[in-house]
Amino acid sequence: DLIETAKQLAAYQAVDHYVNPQVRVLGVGSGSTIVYAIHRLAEQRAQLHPDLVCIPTSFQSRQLLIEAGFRVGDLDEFPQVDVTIDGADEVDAQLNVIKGGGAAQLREKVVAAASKVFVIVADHRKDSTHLGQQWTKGVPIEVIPFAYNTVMAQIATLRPTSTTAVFEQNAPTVTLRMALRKAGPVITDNGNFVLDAHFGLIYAPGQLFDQLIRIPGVVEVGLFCGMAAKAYFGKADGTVVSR
Ligand code: DER
Repeated sequence: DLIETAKQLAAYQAVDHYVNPQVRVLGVGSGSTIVYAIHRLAEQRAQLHPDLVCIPTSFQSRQLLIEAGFRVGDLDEFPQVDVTIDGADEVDAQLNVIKGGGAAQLREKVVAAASKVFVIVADHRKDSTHLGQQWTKGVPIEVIPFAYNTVMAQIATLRPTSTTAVFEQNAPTVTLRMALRKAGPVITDNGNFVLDAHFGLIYAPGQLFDQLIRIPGVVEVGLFCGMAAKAYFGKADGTVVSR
């Protein structure tokens, strides 16, 4: 499968470039691409820091790390992370990122923000010029259940300001993310709901983030602006591009 191979190539190259014996505390993201990074870590176990501690960003990554035999830690004990590797739903030309496709963005952003270096691994479908170009499932927004409906209504009233068009779509559309294998909405690892908000192309993700994060009841927004140091994209032809 070309997409899975592309994910694996990107993940392997990021681990090989960024994880070395000097890395003691490693943040590990969530999703499907990061699974390959954990495979690579297991392959390279002998070359890693002897006391390597991995900080998971979800129940998923915690389980994967424990199953692979890695020591997992938490930010209470390790508030400073050396490197974090994580997936992405989309990356723009300035390395702004949409995350939260797997509903893990709150802990992912906390761990990324605690890291000296934050690295993205993805397949070529995530490699865009603008956010909203290839990723059509919207910007994930974690909200407390108490507030979800009023937050949806307030997002729908946002408008691209005439001076600097922040986003393309005239009126944003917002949906509550419903679970597939559970009745009712998706519940995050933090006990919250997730909204998916559609803005069309996003020209100024930082400004959009500022408009969204201030809505009372919003816990975190899946826009990681100016955080990533590097992104690795696996291509269909078996090569990896990084920027
Ligand atoms: O939910 C998330 O933030 C994931 O990291 C997502 O952005 C990437 O998931 P994928 O590697 O399965 O595409």
